[in-house]
Amino acid sequence: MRLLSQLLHVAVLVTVFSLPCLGQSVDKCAGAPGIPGTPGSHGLPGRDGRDGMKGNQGPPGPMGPPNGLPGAPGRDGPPGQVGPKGEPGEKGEMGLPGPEGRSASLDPEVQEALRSLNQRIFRLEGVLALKGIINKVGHKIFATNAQQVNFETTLQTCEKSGGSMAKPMNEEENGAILDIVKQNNQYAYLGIKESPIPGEFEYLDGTAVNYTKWRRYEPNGKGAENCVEMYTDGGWNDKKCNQYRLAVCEF
Ligand code: MAN
Ligand code: CA
Repeated sequence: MRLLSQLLHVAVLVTVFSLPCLGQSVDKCAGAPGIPGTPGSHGLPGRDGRDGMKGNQGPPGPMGPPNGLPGAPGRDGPPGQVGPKGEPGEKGEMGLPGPEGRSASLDPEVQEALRSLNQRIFRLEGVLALKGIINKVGHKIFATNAQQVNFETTLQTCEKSGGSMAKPMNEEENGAILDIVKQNNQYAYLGIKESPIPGEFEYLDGTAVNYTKWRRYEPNGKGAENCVEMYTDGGWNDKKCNQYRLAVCEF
């Protein structure tokens, strides 16, 4: 076998080295080319290349096992709408008393306000008196609405107005009511009634009557005439309470 191999080797070599010169001139076929050398050993590894571009974000990972720990709480949501107004709370305790103020009688501002109010009221009363709307006597003011009504209605009308039925307590007051009676030419009930003792009279609050102006032979009703009227001469008469009389009040 070895011999056969050597022979084949030689034959190949003869063929290879003899072929280029076939049909060529002798000067161009000076020598046979040499046998290629063995390949060199590998060089050292090259330097690292530059970093590549950042890749896209990867897909989300698979869901964890069902028994995994809960995640951290999320952030607070936006505030909700304002709720309805609550019930009022209980009343608080009374506060401490404030610092002591100046007595109103020493306060010049209060004094000036009072003086101004007094003056304005005085002027208004003057206008009302001038027009015959009121009749002023001392601290009392008498007035009528010019209506003729029974005793009960007169009482209610006066009290609803913040006053009471006219009750003369002296000659001057009697004269002031008389002025109104004469102006209207109508008798008027007075704020006087018969007491539980027939023939005796008292004010509507039950207090005793000291000033009287009974006409001659009056009072004569004795339990049958429980109210009192003023005639157009200023004299008094005890009278039934269901008559229509001029409503005169005092304030
Ligand atoms: C009528 C009534 C009485 C009154 C007499 C006076 O009878 O008004 O109240 O006393 O007149 O004559
Ligand atoms: Ca009478």
